[in-house]
Amino acid sequence: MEIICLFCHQKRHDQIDPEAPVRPIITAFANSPDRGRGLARDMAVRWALEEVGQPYDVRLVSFKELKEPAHQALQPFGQIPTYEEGNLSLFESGAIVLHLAERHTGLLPADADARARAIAWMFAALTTVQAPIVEREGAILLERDKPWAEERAPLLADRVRVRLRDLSRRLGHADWLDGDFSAGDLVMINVLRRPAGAEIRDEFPNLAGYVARGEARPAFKRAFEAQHAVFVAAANG
Ligand code: GTB
Repeated sequence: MEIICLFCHQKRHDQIDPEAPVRPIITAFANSPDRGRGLARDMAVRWALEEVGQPYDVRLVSFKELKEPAHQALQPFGQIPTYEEGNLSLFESGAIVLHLAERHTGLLPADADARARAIAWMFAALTTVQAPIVEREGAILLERDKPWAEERAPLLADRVRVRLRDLSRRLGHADWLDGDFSAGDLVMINVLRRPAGAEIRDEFPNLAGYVARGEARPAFKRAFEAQHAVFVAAANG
């Protein structure tokens, strides 16, 4: 079967075997502003794909292409990452990780209650914990020159600190949030890697250790290397 790429209208050179499993395609920045530090949202998706052993392809998109109709048909807000698998097209990194965790083994426990709790941790990461970190990130990156920036800075840092203190207390001496490593840990660790939370996170040694344990996983390392290679190739090319 011959496949024509939706974006470039060129023939794809691979011969597709209709019996072969579909290889998903994700999108990522062609030139990530994070300079290959694995901070853009494709990182969680790549990490999840590596954890479950699912090979994937990546379509790199420029900032201009993000806002073009072809991409916005996949991602209404003109962002990365997206995920295409056969007829399924998804956006939102959390939803993509959940999809992968549900369709493969390794990221969600088999027990229904434990599975529900792991999903609750994904939501906790993306809402309760991430929100004050993103707020602080915005202030640091975009509001630095405002007359009120200096006065507001400690308040924003304290909001992050409150969340991380509670998370640290709950994690205690455990390796992971609820039993074995799960999609909840994957998403939480990804959130805790964001620079606006990282310096406060390191006030809590068990959280620093938690993130280090996640980053030491072979699947994390493969995902990190893959996105870093994109930065290196763009820088050299
Ligand atoms: N909720 C969505 C999800 O989780 O998928 C958020 C997706 C998102 O924010 N995507 C960003 C994007 O496409 C890239 S990751 N932005 C383009 C736009 O909105 O026009 C955010 C990001 C960017 C840069 C860094 N960095 O340089 O450190 C970190 C994170």
